[in-house]
Amino acid sequence: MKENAFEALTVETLPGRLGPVAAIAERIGADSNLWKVREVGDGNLNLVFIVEGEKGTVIVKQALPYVRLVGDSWPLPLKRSFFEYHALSRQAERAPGTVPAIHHFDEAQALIVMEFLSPHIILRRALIEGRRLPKIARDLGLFMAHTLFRGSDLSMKASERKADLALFADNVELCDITESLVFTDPYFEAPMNRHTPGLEALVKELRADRDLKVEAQRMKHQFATRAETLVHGDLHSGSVMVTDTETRVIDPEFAFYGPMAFDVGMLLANYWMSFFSQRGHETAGSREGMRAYLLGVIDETWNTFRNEFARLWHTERKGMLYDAALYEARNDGLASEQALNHVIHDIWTDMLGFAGVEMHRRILGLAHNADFEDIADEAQRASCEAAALKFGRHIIVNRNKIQSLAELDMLAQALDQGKLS
Ligand code: SR1
Ligand code: MG
Repeated sequence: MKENAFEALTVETLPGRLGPVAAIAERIGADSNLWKVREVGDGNLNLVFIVEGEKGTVIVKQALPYVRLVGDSWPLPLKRSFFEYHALSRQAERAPGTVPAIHHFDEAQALIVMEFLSPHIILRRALIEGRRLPKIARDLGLFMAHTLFRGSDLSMKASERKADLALFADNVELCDITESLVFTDPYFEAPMNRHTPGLEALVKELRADRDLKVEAQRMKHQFATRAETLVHGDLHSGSVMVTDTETRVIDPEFAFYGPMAFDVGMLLANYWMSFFSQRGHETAGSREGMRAYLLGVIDETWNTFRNEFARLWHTERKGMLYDAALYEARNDGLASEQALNHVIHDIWTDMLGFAGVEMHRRILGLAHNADFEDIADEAQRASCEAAALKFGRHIIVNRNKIQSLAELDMLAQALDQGKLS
């Protein structure tokens, strides 16, 4: 057998195999016989272990050569771990303190040893429980502005960005998952799709909706061809860990050079889905306050992103795009403002398109969200999902005509209250 050939870890084999890794021993203690190991991966793709020693705890994340959610009938390359490692490294530089620290990376074993975040929990879980996190909007708005601006030709040296673009261009299979599962499968009867009983008529209507099918494919066209910046690529509420005072972004294995608006759209879509799911979690009391909180989070996230992006435009625009030599240096600051308005406007409209598609795929496709899945009452779940599907359709098809989050707040509230059909 090839030396260091990939072998999936187990709770039993992990101490013996990772005991010799100095970076781990230094952090948690060298006697691997004393390590306590738990496998806690509940995502769709990978193994995740918590390894606790005498001195501390680390996370070991290992890719499997297939999609965990489906099984070995769907092979998936181990190299996604390489892209995750490189994306985490860049995010740590561009948005310091927002991602877990990396202690060790083993490319052949497709494993990353990283900081154990405690007492953080997954943001999606917190929102399902009705917890109002005071910092997520600002932290994630800043995270997106910093990573998306600083990974683009607005900021980077063209030669460095092109080299990075080439490196991430090989993340083909993970992009293919998004291209199929997010942008195409929800809009026809793809074999792995599923939806809640009770939604049949609406699903049929959406799959026959010509405007929707064209606009969804226009969004896919953008996703596949608009290599603007290094995106996280899977920035949903399951990729964020939180406490009341801290927000960390995890799991960037889907990273590639794509459209700026993709991460923003995916994140806001997950807040909108949380909003529409709240009625299904009202068994222990009204979630009216939680709904208002979520709309506030969406508003603050977008405004933080927009304002920070504008600040970076004015202070860090050193790349080859919208060269200051043409604008500020010629005392034409208004030209710079005009160009900024165009860039932000494009991100806004594209964000709405990506958000709508993400909402559809989580209800019609293979990979569903616990926000809805945890609603035991099927009729209630279908009603929440129907409102979200209609909202998603509206923002995809009308994205060029929607001007403000205030109008979307009213639309979301009306749909949630069953006042619009
Ligand atoms: C087969 S993978 C399904 C989904 O899980 C990941 O988190 C991504 O969102 C992907 O689309
Ligand atoms: Mg993930």
